[in-house]
Amino acid sequence: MSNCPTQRMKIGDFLLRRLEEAGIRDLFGVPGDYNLTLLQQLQDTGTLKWIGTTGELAASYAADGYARLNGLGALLVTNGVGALSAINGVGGSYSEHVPVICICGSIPLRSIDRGLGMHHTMADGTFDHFLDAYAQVTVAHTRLTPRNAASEIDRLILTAWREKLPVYMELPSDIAYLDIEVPAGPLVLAQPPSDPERLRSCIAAVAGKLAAATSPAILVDADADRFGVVPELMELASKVQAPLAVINAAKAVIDETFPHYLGIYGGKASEPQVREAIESSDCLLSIGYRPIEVTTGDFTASLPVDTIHARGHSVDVGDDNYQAVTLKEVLRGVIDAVAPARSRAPRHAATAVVSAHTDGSAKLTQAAYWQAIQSYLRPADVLYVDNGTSFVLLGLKLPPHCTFIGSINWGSIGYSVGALLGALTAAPHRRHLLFIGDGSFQVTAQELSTILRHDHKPVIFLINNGGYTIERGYLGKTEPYNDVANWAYADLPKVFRPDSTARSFVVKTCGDLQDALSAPNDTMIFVESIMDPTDAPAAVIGSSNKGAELDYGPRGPQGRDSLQLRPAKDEAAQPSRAFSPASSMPKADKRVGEMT
Ligand SMILES: Cc1ncc(C[n+]2csc(CCOP(=O)(O)OP(=O)(O)O)c2C)c(N)n1
Ligand SMILES: [Mg+2]
Repeated sequence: MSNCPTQRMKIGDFLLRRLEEAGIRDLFGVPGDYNLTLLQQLQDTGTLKWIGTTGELAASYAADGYARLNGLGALLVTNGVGALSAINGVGGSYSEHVPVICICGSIPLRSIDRGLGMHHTMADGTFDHFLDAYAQVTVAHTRLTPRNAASEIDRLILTAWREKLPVYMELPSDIAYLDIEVPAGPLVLAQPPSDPERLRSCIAAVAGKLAAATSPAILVDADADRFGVVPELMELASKVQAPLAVINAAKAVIDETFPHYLGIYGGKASEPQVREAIESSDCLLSIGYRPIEVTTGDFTASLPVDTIHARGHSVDVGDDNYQAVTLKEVLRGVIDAVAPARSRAPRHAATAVVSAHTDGSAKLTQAAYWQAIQSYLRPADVLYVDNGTSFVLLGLKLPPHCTFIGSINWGSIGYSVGALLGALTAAPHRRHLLFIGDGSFQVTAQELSTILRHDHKPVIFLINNGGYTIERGYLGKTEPYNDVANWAYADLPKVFRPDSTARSFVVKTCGDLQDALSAPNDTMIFVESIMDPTDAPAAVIGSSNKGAELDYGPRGPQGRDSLQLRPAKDEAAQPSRAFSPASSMPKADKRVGEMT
């Protein structure tokens, strides 16, 4: 900073300026006495727009959803009570690799200097509990002081952006209005350039392996999206004619209508042609692969031993590990270095699900529901899925340019409602469709109020099945611990906004669902679908049953009579494809042609 031009600025104003320069236009959170100084500065400077949420947990989910579409997101909480309410969501951002800046208006430095006990603390004369807690769920954390603020604000914002991980900073309430010297120039978000020799060698190694391969393939995890390399991956796949698969945590990261897109890979939960292409590839390039049980068909995924593992800032090729390289530069170099492949054997492509004839007066089932949803999807929709039977959405075939927002690794119920608020704020002109169960919805339902307050127009598909159906497949098929209170869900838009124009539907039959799906998207649409607590797609139940084996072991109670929801006999015989609706839907009366 020494040779750069500087200027004097208040610490809070500088922080807001840096957030704005980093592309953040909205700040989520809840006011509290310790953060009101920064909030007043936000108000006076007009830098960011304040989106007050009903609680900090939802604010952390909103900042995450916002960051997924915007590249960075931020929330503001108050000391202790606010920070700990948000920590689940920030932990989720870490698990899902989402760059979120959590700012905590914290107790004044004067209290720390003088050892004054304050509210929202443990009242034990110490002040680092929450900083220490956040050290576990962030890539960088700091308490700002007048000495470190200029450099620490930049370090944390840049680190979040470069690593695609959350950070936490405490802004003591008595320093926001203090003048310090800060850089006059804007913050530049850029990855550090690669080491030239490492980059050259890495590109040569990857390109060499691809050139020698007869069946190259690419396997994509969510980091491909976070590090912004999807265009490069599609260009590379086209140039070397390589099929591209994603794991379910990266649903829709690759446009599902892209000719080289193969489908979702998850070991034996994959379609056979996807499994074959990935597991028998003689040059598999994986991008940010982070396998866990629910993304690998319970650890049945098996990548070739010499898979090239590329991550945001390093690459493994054979015995070599390349450091100081950035993913984008590596992929660009590889694209330039490889010769275009002429042609390879045509790939098998996924078969689209087609609608079976349904009787309008028939009681709505999960099978009929997901078939109808499949035909409701439109290009460029933003789709959200929460935990539960709504996971079936992972098996639907998405039109071009759709975005999928889920939390497959972290899996905290209620995430999607907060994420919906955040992503609606980042991209208000796209159509947003939320798929959620009653149990998940009850965690963050009140955030519907913020969504309505800002005139957003999402479509909310809520399955009311009386409780935690996906859990019934683990344990407690009919136990009361898996039941939830029955709410008048479809009435909630009116409760949360009395002048709401939202269109609400309570759907009991296939015909009711068709009525709801024909409603125009000029206002919020809330579709509450009543379904049986034991109606669940075979793939979801199968996955829960297997999860119980893993979680509870051979001495667990899951084998006891009727303690576990099981797939119907005829469905159990079918191969279990992870969350594929095909395995639980009625037989289609015709198959549509192969789609590439
Ligand atoms: C914060 C949190 N608490 C508990 C869980 C455990 N859990 C996972 S799914 C689920 C139930 C989801 O039920 P619902 O949303 O109604 O979906 P359904 O399967 O009934 O469609 C629960 C409680 C969790 N994932 N996250
Ligand atoms: Mg439910």
